[in-house]
Amino acid sequence: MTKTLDNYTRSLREAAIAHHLPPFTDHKSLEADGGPRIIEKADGCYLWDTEGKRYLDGMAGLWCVNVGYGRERLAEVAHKQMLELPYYNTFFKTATPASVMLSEAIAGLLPDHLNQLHFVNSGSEANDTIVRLVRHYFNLVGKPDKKVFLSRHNAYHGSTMISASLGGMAGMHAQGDLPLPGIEHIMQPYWYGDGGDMSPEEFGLKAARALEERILELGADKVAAFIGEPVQGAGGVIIPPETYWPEINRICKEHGVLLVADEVICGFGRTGNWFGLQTLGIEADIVPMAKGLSSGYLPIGAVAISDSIAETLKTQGGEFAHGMTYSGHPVACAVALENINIMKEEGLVDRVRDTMADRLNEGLATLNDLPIVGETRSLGLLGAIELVADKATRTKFDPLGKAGGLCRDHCFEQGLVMRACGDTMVLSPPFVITHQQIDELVAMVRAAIEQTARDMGM
Ligand code: PXG
Repeated sequence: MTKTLDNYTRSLREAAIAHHLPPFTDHKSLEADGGPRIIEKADGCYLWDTEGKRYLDGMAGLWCVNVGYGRERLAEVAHKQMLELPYYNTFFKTATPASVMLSEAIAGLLPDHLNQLHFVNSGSEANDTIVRLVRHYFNLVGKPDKKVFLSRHNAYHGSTMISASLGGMAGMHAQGDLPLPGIEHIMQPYWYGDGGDMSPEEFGLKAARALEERILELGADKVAAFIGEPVQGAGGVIIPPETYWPEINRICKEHGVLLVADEVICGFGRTGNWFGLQTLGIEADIVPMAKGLSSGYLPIGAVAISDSIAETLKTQGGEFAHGMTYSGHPVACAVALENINIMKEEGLVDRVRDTMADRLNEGLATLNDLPIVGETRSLGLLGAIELVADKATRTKFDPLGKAGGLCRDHCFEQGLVMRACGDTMVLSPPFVITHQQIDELVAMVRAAIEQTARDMGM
């Protein structure tokens, strides 16, 4: 392929249509659009496509490039590790310095009772691993009937058969005949959408007690675990009322149900603490993580388990017959470790909590004068803007998703990447975003929303 700009882009798009089946894409409409937008390079908070257009990345890739793009230290660590030991496995009583050091570093960031890490390659694999591990655990402790996982409608826990089953996305369940047996869903703590006349605090308790009701229906002797994202990400940045997680803690403890806090998005600083469970006060037994662990520079995930589960596995478990060729890949581990070092040295988690969180929150709040904006909300550097047909009654558009899709396209035209979850526009920028870039972002979102409102006849 010769690289004169237009030919280059055109030939890449044609090749993509011919050979590349990308995820979460309507392949027919991709073809009708003439192929994908091709992102070629990035630096800091900006991306460039092959036509030279620059975008402010309001999503940090897919909620993951927390330290921003273009970090030479991460490239250098990967280069050095590749020359020294590009691959070795962590099966059969083996480890590498990088995998051991990373496990120690992550344990140091987690609450005191979470000290054991099992490495995987993605968030989906982390959640698949957890279902196997928890079922194995309850067999070991002589409770073989305690196998059901409870999750929430509109949760996102990944895309494999088990992790998509744990997720509560109806569209995903429809493909692949999901959920698989043994996984059930309860209501989500979505006050803006479902709270009606209740106060957020009352609604938070109601949503949490739906867990207790389902446990009682099924019998606590059947329910193994409850999984939830501290703040739902792909579901539309749903920040639960303050009453929600403390009540979930109580219910899980009282009924002997393990609590899994899915930190794939919230982990590694996104909510202003190393983990979302610290921000929201979640007493988790098991913690899946990925994304921000390596800031997306290489694929890696992990599962942290409590000392008490680890003790059972170690003393009674025999061999845990589970793992992937690349579990604990040395290059991914070395990069993740350096990523954590960068976050510590630059105080990026404190930066999210102490300076950027308020700035994003205040910036988004300025959009509330627009009639199409029903609510803005944020926690740390996770933000959402609800686009609605009627602000006073919180009535959504019908069909849902059209306004969001239009708004996302207008954001791209403005030079901003945002995600639309239905008609909820969401944001998850890199932690290195500056005050000035937040102001630019808000100005671009405003222009995109105003155009969307005109498109929707408002
Ligand atoms: N748990 C949570 C909370 C996630 O957000 C996963 C698990 C699965 O991780 P992997 O690494 O297997 O993708 C995720 C992933 C989106 C989007 O468009 C969100 C995710 C992935 C891809 C797209 O919002 N979240």
